[in-house]
Amino acid sequence: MENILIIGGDGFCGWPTALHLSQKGYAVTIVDNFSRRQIDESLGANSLTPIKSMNERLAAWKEATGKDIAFENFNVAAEYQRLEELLAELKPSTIIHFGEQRAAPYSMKGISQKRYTVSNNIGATHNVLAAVTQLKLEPHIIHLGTMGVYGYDDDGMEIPEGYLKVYVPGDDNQIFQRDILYPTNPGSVYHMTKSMDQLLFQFYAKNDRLRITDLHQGIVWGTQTEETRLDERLINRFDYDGDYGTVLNRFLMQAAVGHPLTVHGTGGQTRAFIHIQDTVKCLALAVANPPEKDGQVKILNQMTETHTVRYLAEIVAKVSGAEIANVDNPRNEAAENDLRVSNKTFITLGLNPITLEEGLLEETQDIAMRFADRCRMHMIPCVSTWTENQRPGVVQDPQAA
Ligand code: NAD
Ligand code: USQ
Repeated sequence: MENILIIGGDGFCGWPTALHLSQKGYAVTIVDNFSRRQIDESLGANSLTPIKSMNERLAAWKEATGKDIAFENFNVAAEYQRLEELLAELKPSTIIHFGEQRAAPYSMKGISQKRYTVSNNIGATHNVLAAVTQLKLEPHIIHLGTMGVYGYDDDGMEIPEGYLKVYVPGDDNQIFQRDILYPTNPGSVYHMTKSMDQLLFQFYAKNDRLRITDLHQGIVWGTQTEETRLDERLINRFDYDGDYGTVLNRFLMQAAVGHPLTVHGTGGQTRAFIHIQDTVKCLALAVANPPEKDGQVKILNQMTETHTVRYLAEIVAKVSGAEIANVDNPRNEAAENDLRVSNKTFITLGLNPITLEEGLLEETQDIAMRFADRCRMHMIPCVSTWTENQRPGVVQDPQAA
């Protein structure tokens, strides 16, 4: 049986991916340091769904399917030696790396959160690459990147999968064609770490011929997958707080608890989306289709549709009767943008995308309603601001406008 190591396998994307790959017959080992559960505690936040401890989760999986998933608790960014020992023992054919601090608002909260996000995310990614190289292993490394590395500046073209074709004049006026990494334009310290990850991958693919797939994923919505539905104790997490909750799940949950839908500004921000069930399918497709050892990182856009925030609020309001509130945008981002994205690789590999219209909105809404009494209403507002000037009570400097 092929060994797969899943770093960050206790999280929202990592947990259902671990179950899906275990169900498919891979021997799965999860590494997680529960930093996410600890951040929740420090913020006073919680998953809307009552997620179980790792021990209970793994026992429930064994009961439901007869399959074992192994687990190791350590910090991949800080405990290099343990990572090296585990890799030497497992010799995984694939490593899937979800283990990063993933909230943009949390990464902008203050100096300690900025420093933690950079050291944790870059440290974890580099430790994986360095350990694999040091041990002379040849796993396929799959990393969860983000659509946000491309930025939202309306480049007037469909965003390609990672590389941009450029045509440059050479010395003798001949035109040369090059594929360069699409210029990064991150919108938060968190998104900046994903841009920096890209350079680490580029270097190790070129220098050490590592086989790396970087998945530029859009905003994930939904909660449950085929496998997490098998037993109540396998339920996936559902973030709704102002730092970790993502926009569509937040709107569905806000509707369930009678909170107005918190549209930032005009809601003209267009973003890319994917349902959690498609996330796990994409991961299985990525595992089955590793790149060649050709010195180039394989970059895929893992998203299935684009929508404006305004449109999402409108459809949630339509199905639930919720009110829409246009609140001040705490972020420093374009108020309106267009977004067209190529996702041709996953479509070619056979992904048949789940879209908003296909009823899963209702399923997520049902979950939100079922656990509405667990909602801590004071955790809903987004209070992390991108700049000092946006903090409530700060008098705006008229010169800065
Ligand atoms: P999550 O916070 O739910 O899960 C991340 C997991 O990694 C947590 O369980 C955490 O404890 C663990 N972790 C973090 N740092 C670690 C370390 N140093 N050592 C060991 N474990 C560590 O986040 P998620 O939503 O599952 O996201 C997973 C990945 O997918 C992230 O890299 C994120 O950037 C990316 N992504 C997520 C989304 C989304 O909408 N959720 C969209 C695009 C990309
Ligand atoms: N927004 C609102 N109201 C809210 C919350 C958010 O209008 O109550 C707006 C934001 O201002 C932003 C958009 O919705 O314009 C998306 O915000 P989000 O929190 O849903 O998503 P984001 O911060 O971009 O981050 C999430 C995940 C991150 C992942 C990223 C994919 O937390 O891990 O990398 O989505 S992407 O956006 O494609 O880069």
